[in-house]
Amino acid sequence: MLQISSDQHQQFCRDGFIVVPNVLNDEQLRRAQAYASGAEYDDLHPNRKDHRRIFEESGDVIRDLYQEAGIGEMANQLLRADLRFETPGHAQIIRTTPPYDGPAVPHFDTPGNLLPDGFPTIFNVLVGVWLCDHYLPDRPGVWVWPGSHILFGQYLSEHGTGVVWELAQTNGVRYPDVALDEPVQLVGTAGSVVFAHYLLGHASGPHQGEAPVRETLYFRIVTSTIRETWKRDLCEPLSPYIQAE
Ligand SMILES: O=C(O)CCC(=O)C(=O)O
Repeated sequence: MLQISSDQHQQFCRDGFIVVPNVLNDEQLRRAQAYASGAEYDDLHPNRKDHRRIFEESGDVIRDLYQEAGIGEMANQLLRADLRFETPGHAQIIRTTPPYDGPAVPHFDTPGNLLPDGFPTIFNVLVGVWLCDHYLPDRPGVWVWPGSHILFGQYLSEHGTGVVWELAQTNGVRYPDVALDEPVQLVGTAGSVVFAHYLLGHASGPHQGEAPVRETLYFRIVTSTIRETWKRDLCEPLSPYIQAE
């Protein structure tokens, strides 16, 4: 199993994301690419498509990949010792083809409605598995705003967690008005995995030039206690994680 180093752990807490290279081996990468190329997609935009998969109860091709590659075990290394991430029940693939000018404004992923037990369908970590190289200048990955998860958490502790639903209704910038640093674009090789905090501001990057499709397989993972701790998880964004020394 790949180990998350203390530098990576500190970066996750400070910046809100890490990119771990070489998580998928060649065979796992080929399997994921073959699945992605045969999957059915909905249009999000003329050059941007979305595939959603709810996992089979047993023997699911994508859940098996998640487990075999040790993705959940890596994510667990970020958590406090008393917490674990649940194995996800669904996944998404975003496929972008050039030319695509991704919006360079941040968003967080829209929460769904409150469930009957009062739990909103938020999650803790966005896990993105890169199915192709993400290299500048033609094919970088997403934009991220380092440290924005902390600022968003402070904003929620001051204004209340209801803000996440208010922001979800807006059509423009789906992010609170906080003083963000400059964004960075994530780069790396196919088979890398990005772990991003739920509150991290991010945006799909532009995709230009000769590069073929850009495909990322996304999992949205939750801790086993999120139903009880979601308000704290939002207002104290580092509470589920081992605090960097
Ligand atoms: O992969 C991408 O292009 C961006 C995905 C994204 O913004 C999201 O999943 O919320």
